[in-house]
Amino acid sequence: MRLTAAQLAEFHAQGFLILPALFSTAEVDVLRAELPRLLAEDTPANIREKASGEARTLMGLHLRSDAYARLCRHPRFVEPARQILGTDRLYVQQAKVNAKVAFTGEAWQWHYDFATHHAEDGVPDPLALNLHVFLDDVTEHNGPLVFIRGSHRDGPAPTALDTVTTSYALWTVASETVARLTAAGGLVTATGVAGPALIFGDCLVHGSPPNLSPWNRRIFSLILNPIANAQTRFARPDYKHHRDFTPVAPLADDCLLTARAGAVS
Ligand SMILES: O=C(O)CCC(=O)C(=O)O
Repeated sequence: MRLTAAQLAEFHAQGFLILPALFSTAEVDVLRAELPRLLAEDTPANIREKASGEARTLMGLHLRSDAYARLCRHPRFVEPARQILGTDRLYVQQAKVNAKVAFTGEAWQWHYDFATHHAEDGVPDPLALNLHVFLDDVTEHNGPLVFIRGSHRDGPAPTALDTVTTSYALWTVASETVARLTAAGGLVTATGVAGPALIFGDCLVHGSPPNLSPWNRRIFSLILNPIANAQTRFARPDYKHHRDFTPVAPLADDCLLTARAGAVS
């Protein structure tokens, strides 16, 4: 799969790209079928909401599920990432599902991913890409991602570590910076029925509100980073930033449809 010149231009101008229906209903069903088992696992890689105790984020999924291992090597993800970054030497930095459970799923504050990658893991440059697939229908009601269009253009904005306002410590962007960037670029809400994909860059400011609705909002997120830009600090657990710098090799296009239910063998 190759992105068109227009898609590449849109990615560089906006900082993100929405790929409608990148994955079929049958493929999303394979991924959804794994979730009850993964949610039930008692592991530190399942991070919980402070207030409700519900799973917020299921991490390290390419090591816990054959289907998610395949998704991380899916050509519809790997080929566009290689094209954008201009290298075939990418590693899986993080592979997770953000569960944003009905009624209790908490917010993701305004942030951009590089702030954490740099401050916590010593990643040198803001090159990593975040690739998402919607596993549920995402609407304006169930806590969709919101992007500040073009907010990557001035490079990394100032951030501060927030360990208080929601359940996952994050390097967040101050309100005045969000207001300034929003005045320049506007906000875009990423919604759609299960199956669309998003690609966004490491300096794009984004966030998402709590899920007050009766509908779950589960989104898979894969971070691919060039091996030449790998982490230089190793303080965080492997599931937050994987240490296997083997280049990701794409599988066949139908790889999800032939996945085995259950763990990686
Ligand atoms: O799942 C969400 O709402 C936020 C995800 C996010 O911020 C990220 O993947 O960097």
